[in-house]
Amino acid sequence: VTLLADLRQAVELGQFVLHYQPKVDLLTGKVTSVESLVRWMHPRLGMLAPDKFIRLAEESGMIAELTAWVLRTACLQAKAWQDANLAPVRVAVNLSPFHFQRQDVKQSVCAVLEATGLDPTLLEIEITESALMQNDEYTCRVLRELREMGITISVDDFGTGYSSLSYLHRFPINTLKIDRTFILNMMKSSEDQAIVTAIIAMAKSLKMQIVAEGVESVDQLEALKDQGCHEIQGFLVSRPVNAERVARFFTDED
Ligand code: G
Ligand code: G
Ligand code: NA
Ligand code: MN
Repeated sequence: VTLLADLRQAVELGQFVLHYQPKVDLLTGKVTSVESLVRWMHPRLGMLAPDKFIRLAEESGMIAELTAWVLRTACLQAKAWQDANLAPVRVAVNLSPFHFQRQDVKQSVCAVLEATGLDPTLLEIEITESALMQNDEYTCRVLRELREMGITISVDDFGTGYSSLSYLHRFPINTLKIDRTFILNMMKSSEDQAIVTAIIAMAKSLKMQIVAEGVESVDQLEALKDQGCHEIQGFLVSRPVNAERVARFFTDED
């Protein structure tokens, strides 16, 4: 009941923190990108995961302020890594469909890139498949503009949204992230295995990069590698961790 009141002050009080989860190229073993995942350090309730407050933020309109904070923080962090001469990795930010519909996304992204000095090629935007389906024309135009700036566009949770595939080639998509429910079941369900195979084949013929989410076992890694999947993300590589710890995955030592 008071969570909304707390949320209204949380940005101002500096209670949010970003964790980062790496995506790794299966051929080179190198980190290509790190996904920023927000957590709320609530003074009484402890660390809250996004499923506890993103919907509330969307419904209350607080998502705009929260997303602005996430975008700025992620870009500042990526710039700091770049300035420290770490191997270049993109930082990925999840954009809520709500935010995408209501805010001038291009304008806020441009402002953050300018303020932080981050190279646009080091920024990636993740939007869910269902967000892509809403408000077609407008979404398509904004994504094109972002893509033309050099920003990477990824479709999150692919396979769980609408089943119409006709939209795929109309959007400037770089990457499909196969939803982790398919990966979870692929070793025990031949149907899920078939879906994963089909998504990989389709992404390849559309010249898209393919990332498997939620990879937890070596068996899954091997099967995905055999199928020609490009990248994996999941607990097998790393859970989402703080900025310092994720940077260990792309420093040159070892
Ligand atoms: O690790 P995890 O519990 O963090 O993520 C749960 C869900 O919350 C995922 O679907 C993820 O995409 C979403 N999420 C995490 N961080 C953000 C964020 O900064 N903005 C939005 N809109 N969603 C996020
Ligand atoms: O929707 P999105 O893909 O952005 O969600 C990311 C969520 O998935 C986060 O809650 C993150 O903690 C979780 N996650 C990431 N990797 C794994 C994994 O290997 N296994 C499981 N079960 N969850 C994962
Ligand atoms: Na995501
Ligand atoms: Mn996802």
